[in-house]
Amino acid sequence: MDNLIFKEKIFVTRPLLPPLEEYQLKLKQIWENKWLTNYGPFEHEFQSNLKKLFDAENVELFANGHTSLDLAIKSLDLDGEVITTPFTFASTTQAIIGNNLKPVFADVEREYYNLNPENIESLITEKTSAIIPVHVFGNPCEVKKIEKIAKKYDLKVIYDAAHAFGVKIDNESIVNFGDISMLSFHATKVFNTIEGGALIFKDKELSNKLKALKNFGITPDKEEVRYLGKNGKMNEFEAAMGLCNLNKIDDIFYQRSLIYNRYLECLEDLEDSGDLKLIHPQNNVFYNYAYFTIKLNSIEERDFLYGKLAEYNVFARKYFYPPCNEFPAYDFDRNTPIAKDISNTILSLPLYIGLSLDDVNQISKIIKIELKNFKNL
Ligand code: T4K
Repeated sequence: MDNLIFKEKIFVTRPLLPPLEEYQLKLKQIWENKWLTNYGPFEHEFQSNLKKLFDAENVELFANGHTSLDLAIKSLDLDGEVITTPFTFASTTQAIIGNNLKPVFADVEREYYNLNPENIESLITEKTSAIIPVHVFGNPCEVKKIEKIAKKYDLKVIYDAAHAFGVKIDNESIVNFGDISMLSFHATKVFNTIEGGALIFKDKELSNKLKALKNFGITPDKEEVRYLGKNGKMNEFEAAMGLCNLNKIDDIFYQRSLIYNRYLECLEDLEDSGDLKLIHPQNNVFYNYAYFTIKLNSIEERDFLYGKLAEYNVFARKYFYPPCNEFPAYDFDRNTPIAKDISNTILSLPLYIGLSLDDVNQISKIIKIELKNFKNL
């Protein structure tokens, strides 16, 4: 065991940072023009680069992903109930509750752990105003099926695409599906602006409303406070980080794919023997390799492995445990057995640029040894 212990802590992720000199050049410009926040030149440039990248007409930038999602919900004036997934980060559910809406949890599917469209229709009532699915770990939901249901019942769709930066489905950017998609640019994500988020949306009319909502409800002409807004603006330091990191985006996906595929190679035999389940990206999808997760066979096995990995200095994470409908803070219907099972048995392994393929070999070796040890307990 001793020779497999990492000398330094291996975290589930590390932020992507541009060369310091590159960022310093941007800082120099900020110092010169003295524009720090509130729609500065870097924000504009970053916004227009993202429009090109996504081939999208409407992109608005925000202080973080959660505020983006919160204001996306607000901008559509939703009421009543929203159908959503319990297998997600706390943010998704909290953005719904924070807007005085009731989250109605539909169970997920077993392949990619996304909201299962088959479970949506039976939950639709007169009070339902929207569906808020999540592209969990960056793997796309069944967007066509969800769209069909939304059309049939005249519901809005907001995708929580926090994990899905750069993902495409049949060559179409994933953020162009639904009425609105939200991206998170948090430090822990594939692509970061330190903190930050974006909304990509179809209806051009929402542009001015979203601009107002992120600036205390003040309309862009500064003549009127029309909405109950927030301070949710992206600042120039964040936009500058976004511009630097965007330069390298293709290489980022490539480097991450090498790590992801090495994990797949190393752990495939454990999948063949039924000891764990891996996620294989879909054929028609350009994947961003956001998270590498394994699903074990029981909560005891998952917690054993989680604890053991830490003894080797490997800090995996239980993304996402428990499911959002089991948070003690709320009293929601917990009848989503698949989400519960996945949540109880899931583990996210380290994946970031800088993690070497030898590190992946070593982590995989540890997993094999410790799963054998678990069986022999
Ligand atoms: N919807 C979904 C589905 C989401 O997953 C998220 C966020 C949101 C909405 C909301 O978007 P944001 O408002 O956050 O933009 C992290 C992130 O804070 C969060 O952004 C993310 N999802 C969630 C899945 O993960 P924690 O509490 O696990 O992060 P933390 O601080 O434990 O960091 C994880 C590891 O990363 C650390 O052990 C070490 C490393 N790390 C982290 C930071 C911040 C670094 O090396 N350097 C750093 O600066 O939530």
